[in-house]
Amino acid sequence: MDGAPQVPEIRTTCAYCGVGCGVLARPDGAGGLTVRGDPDHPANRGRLCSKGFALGETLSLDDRLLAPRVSGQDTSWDAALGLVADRFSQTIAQHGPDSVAFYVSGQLLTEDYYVANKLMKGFIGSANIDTNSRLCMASTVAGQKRAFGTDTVPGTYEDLELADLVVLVGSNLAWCHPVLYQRLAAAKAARPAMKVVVIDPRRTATCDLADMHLTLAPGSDVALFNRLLVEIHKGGAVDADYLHHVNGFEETLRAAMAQDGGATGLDPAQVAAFCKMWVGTEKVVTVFSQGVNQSSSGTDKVNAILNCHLATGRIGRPGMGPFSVTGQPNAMGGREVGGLSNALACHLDIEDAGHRDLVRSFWQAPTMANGAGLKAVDMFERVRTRQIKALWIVCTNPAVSMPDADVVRDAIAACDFVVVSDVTANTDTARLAHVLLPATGWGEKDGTVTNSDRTISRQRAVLPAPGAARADWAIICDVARRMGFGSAFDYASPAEIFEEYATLSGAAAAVGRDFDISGLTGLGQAGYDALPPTRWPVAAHGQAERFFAEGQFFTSDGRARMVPVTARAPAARTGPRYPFRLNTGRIRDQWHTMTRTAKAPRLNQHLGEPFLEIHPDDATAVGVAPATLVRVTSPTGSCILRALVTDRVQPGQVFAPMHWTAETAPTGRIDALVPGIVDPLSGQPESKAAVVALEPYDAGWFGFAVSTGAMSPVCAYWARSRVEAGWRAELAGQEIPQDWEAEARRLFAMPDAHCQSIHDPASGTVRIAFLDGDRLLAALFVGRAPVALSRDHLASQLGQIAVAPLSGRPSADMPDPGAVVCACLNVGVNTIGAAIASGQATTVTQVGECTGAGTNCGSCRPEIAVLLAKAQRLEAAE
Ligand SMILES: Nc1nc2c(c(=O)[nH]1)N[C@H]1C(S)=C(S)[C@@H](COP(=O)(O)OP(=O)(O)OC[C@H]3O[C@@H](n4cnc5c(=O)[nH]c(N)nc54)[C@H](O)[C@@H]3O)O[C@H]1N2
Ligand SMILES: Nc1nc2c(c(=O)[nH]1)N[C@H]1C(S)=C(S)[C@@H](COP(=O)(O)OP(=O)(O)OC[C@H]3O[C@@H](n4cnc5c(=O)[nH]c(N)nc54)[C@H](O)[C@@H]3O)O[C@H]1N2
Ligand code: SF4
Ligand SMILES: [Mo]
Repeated sequence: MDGAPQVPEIRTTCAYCGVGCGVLARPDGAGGLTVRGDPDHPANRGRLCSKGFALGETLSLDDRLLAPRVSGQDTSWDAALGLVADRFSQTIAQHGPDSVAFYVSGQLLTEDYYVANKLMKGFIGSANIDTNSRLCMASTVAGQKRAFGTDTVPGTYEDLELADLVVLVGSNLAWCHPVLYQRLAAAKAARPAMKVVVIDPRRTATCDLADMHLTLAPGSDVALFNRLLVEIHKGGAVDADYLHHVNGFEETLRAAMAQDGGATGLDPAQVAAFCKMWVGTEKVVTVFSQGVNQSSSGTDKVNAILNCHLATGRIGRPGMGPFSVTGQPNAMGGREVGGLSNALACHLDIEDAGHRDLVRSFWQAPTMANGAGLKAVDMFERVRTRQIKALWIVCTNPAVSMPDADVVRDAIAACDFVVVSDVTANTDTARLAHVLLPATGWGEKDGTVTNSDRTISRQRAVLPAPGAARADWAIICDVARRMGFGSAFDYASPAEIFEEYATLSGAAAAVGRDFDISGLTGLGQAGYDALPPTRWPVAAHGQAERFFAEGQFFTSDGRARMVPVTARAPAARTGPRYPFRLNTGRIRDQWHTMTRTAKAPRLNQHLGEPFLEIHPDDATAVGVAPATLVRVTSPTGSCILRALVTDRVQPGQVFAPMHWTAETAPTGRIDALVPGIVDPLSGQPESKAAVVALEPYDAGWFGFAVSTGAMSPVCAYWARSRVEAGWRAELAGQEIPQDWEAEARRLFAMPDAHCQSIHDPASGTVRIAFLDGDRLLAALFVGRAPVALSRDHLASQLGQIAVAPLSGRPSADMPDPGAVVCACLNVGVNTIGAAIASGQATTVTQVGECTGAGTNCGSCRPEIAVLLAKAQRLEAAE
């Protein structure tokens, strides 16, 4: 404490998931921020998860894009924007409006999204603007529109706490919506009668909270919920009064009854127990996420769930309802603003001529798109076939995250003109751009986002824009002006854009749409700046909490639609050539393609390299030993991943995370394996059910390296991540280099550093350390088998006076904390194990009291519970 007056904390909203936690951020005076959870935000009431907690550590400018670049050369905004506008205008003039496209993101703010849509749909005259939400929420959008007439999430977060039964379908809430999971866990702890069911082919950290876990066959959710509908009928839980608000009950029930009972692969007794619980519990919330959406039957899965809530009238009342949790911070806002190629702003319908006219006249649009545009997979296919000749990618990394990612990457590389707006130039997509535009990122930009429960929150600038970076909305409006649409894009601030948007929502509400924030017009700059978290609808007169308790759907007759659905297996079929089903998803401490989370060393400690979860029986059958490497091949591509042998996955199924890229682990780009197969209604890719073949990757050597400087590996397998004082990398290759010291000098770019080494030709082990005096600069450990050493210990020695750097272990007087479990307080598995073994800690809370683990954000509490359970099982077996 130096007594200097502290700058005030600024209220903002987390950059990551759709929980939408409020954050209090304060500049630390050194370019960074300190953050804490906002105790007054209704989403989190002060909580944050490991990613939110580390936000302040992701803001360094070392890898930021700080100036516009054309063909790799820094240039002025004037030159870059002039070029973008000219090339888009010329392409449109020569080849028509559908020869250009924008691909945007649920991480844009609502105001950015609004102007991008206005430009494409109202002024360029094409609807070729789609968003990464196509890979994320499109099936929910399509399913809710079919059932409700609009894309409405009826409930609120409180409903999860008020429910007597919460069913989590295809959602790893513990890792992907950690603060909502914490709220649920706290509610269950306070009211143990509350039941939680997890429906997921894989055992996840979320299952820790579950009273029941249904490991259904991949893709079989429709079959399960159809079964439930039949039991709802048989059990007398159909709400005849509510059915006055619903069409289609009879046909839907008939379709459900017609189906084969065995499709889920589950024990019938367990299915019966689940149905009994659901049927017998009035206050039930069914939460669903990517296990539902990312499927070739995703829309049907959504409707199968909605059908059960509509039949029972368990919707829109406290503690009841279907609840789609959104992924990105503004996934919901993007849907509201019409970010998808088949939508219009304010939940208006682009296929409805009346709605198009309304928006045309409101925007005074010269060339309004006259129907839906291309969905993401089709859009990149048109890029590949060169029908799209100019592409602008904003705030997303499709060369990594799109299915068939190698083909998408090559299509972008071959496109005539590619513009990428990003915060960094070091992404697989940005490397392919002709023009790179530096955007301001979280902490620097201003606008609004909407979270999963319809709460609109402000993101506020806390730091100045670095270098020449500018806000996305400003960049887009500048291009629009240069294309000749000046007066329609003449906004001075996000507040002015919001004002226009809120006004349009009033007009949309007047033609019967749900999305109404007309009560937020007339805020002015001061009111916008002060806007507290606000749940829509906010009509000019009054606000409603929930939708549909009294019916009143947004269909032509005001009634909901139950939709007859029939189960379909995933589109790609396993067979002799590709016998395994590949499931993909997320890990706790990384965000998507890792451009931000990987900057925080502590977030890299939890799981530091790409891996494949494989069942022990399959690992034995395929000949893959734990911690070795496995080659995964699909009809579209190939990866090399670390084998994580575990019975968390079922035999015949494997799971891999989606996060690694050519920047971090080039053989870990998992979307290279995923085919571009989509749901026919939503166009959402089936990211969770590829088919693959497995074989051991026959490495001649395995290595582990740490360095104070960046490393440039050239071997067949590598994965790198940041640590506190530099970098660490896992390495492997087939050819064994002749001269390991020369190899190490090249890897570390340390031609002259002092070297210590041990070589044991008999065992094939090599240990090399580079030192500056006694300080460790870099070290490389190599062996014929995966290198066993204390990785975190070695990384912690970087830049320090190293004691026996070639031992690879802490000395006897220095305990090894082991792999990190608690990323917030940096507590390792060995520290937790010691507390448990000492008998001092027999509960998760006591582990926290002894070691600190799990006491900050709580995201690791499920893992601590697993360690405790394991220790207790060992004890019981003794
Ligand atoms: N840590 C972290 N959190 C995140 C993100 C992140 O990158 N990192 N991303 C955010 C985003 S954008 C999103 S969309 C959300 C996603 O949040 P989630 O949907 O919870 O996450 P996923 O891991 O993609 O998938 C959820 C689960 O679906 C299961 N699943 C696979 N196939 C099936 C099936 O056929 N049926 C059922 N019932 N389940 C199946 C998988 O085994 C997996 O456990 O997370 C958000 N939060
Ligand atoms: N196999 C498989 N693939 C998947 C999924 C899966 O479960 N499995 N999930 C899918 C889902 S649900 C999603 S949401 C996608 C996510 O995939 P992406 O959207 O491709 O992933 P991100 O890494 O979030 O990309 C965001 C990019 O925007 C940049 N950025 C950050 N802030 C800003 C900003 O303010 N302005 C601008 N202009 N740029 C910024 C970041 O540096 C980064 O390059 O992946 C999808 N792909
Ligand atoms: S749960 Fe975590 S990642 Fe999601 S909004 Fe809250 S702090 Fe951010
Ligand atoms: Mo997502």
